[in-house]
Amino acid sequence: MLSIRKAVAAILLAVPVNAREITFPPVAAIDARGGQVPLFGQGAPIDISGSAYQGLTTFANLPYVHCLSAEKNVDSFDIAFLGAPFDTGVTARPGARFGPTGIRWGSRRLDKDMGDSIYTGQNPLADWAKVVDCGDAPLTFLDNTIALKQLDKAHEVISSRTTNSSDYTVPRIITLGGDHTTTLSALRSTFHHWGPVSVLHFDSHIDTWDPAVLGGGISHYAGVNHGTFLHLAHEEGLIRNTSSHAGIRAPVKYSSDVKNDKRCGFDIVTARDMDKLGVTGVIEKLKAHVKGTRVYVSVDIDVLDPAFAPATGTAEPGGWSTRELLTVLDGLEGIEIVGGDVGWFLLFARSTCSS
Ligand SMILES: [Mn+2]
Repeated sequence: MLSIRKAVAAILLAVPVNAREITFPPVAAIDARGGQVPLFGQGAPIDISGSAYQGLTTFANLPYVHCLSAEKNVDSFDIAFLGAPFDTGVTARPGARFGPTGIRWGSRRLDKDMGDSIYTGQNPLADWAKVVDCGDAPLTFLDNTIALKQLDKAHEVISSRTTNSSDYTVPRIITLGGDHTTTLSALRSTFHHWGPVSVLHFDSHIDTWDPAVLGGGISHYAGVNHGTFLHLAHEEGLIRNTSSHAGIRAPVKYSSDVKNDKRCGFDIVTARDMDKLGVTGVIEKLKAHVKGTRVYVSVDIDVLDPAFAPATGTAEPGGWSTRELLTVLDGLEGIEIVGGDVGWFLLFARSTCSS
């Protein structure tokens, strides 16, 4: 017995002795083109100037421009990302005010130096347009009326800046929401520069609800919300009757809601139309509907199935996959898109369907 114990002890003692003999090779250099933090060979000077992971977080590491500055001139740009941290127009789960921050965090691996699409070969961040991030609009969470006037003003200021390209004089804005109420400000600004536009609205909900039918006796203030903004856009004359929803599946009061939806100028491509038409058929239908008009593209992330995007305000089962949505968006190539938004991300939510 004693000799066995001695033998085991000798083996255990031998392990750290052997471990100390392990040697590691020198740190290898990682030469990523401005992507990863560069680590050079031992003894070489450390260069921290080229990393994309430095400074403040912008969308896709794009340059920040203080677009809302009182200065008359700021750096010119053609497409601006603008955060709209607003979620006080919601009827279900709040939290979308943190959406712009979440989108920027999620986009940190994107970089225009390595942004070519494997499908199209195009790099949208390094094409004809100079693309920048303008940060967030300052939106009070204490008063919706004031907040939306602030957002109206932010769109007005940014869309009136000087473009970088000589081919276009009006910068275009891609808003990072925020709940969907924020699209109303974008459509007002778009109308000011481009006239009435067709809206391609990717969503599980139609969002053309007449405030008069939402519970009855609803105040004018409460009537401006994330489910009525397209009704209001129609009433204000901002949009054409050649608009279309895509991915719709949430319940409605069919006779009244769908009738009002048509009156607001919308066609409906349902979520299940994807099964019948396929992505090519859906693309063709959407493009045919808006043909010859200027288009605003609005994406509520709840167009995706909760399996892909559970952290949203009013998730609905039976939606499109992320791949299907991206293929449809790529397929819109060729139409004249003058503005857009994506929103309804709840940064801190983890559960699935709420309705
Ligand atoms: Mn929705």
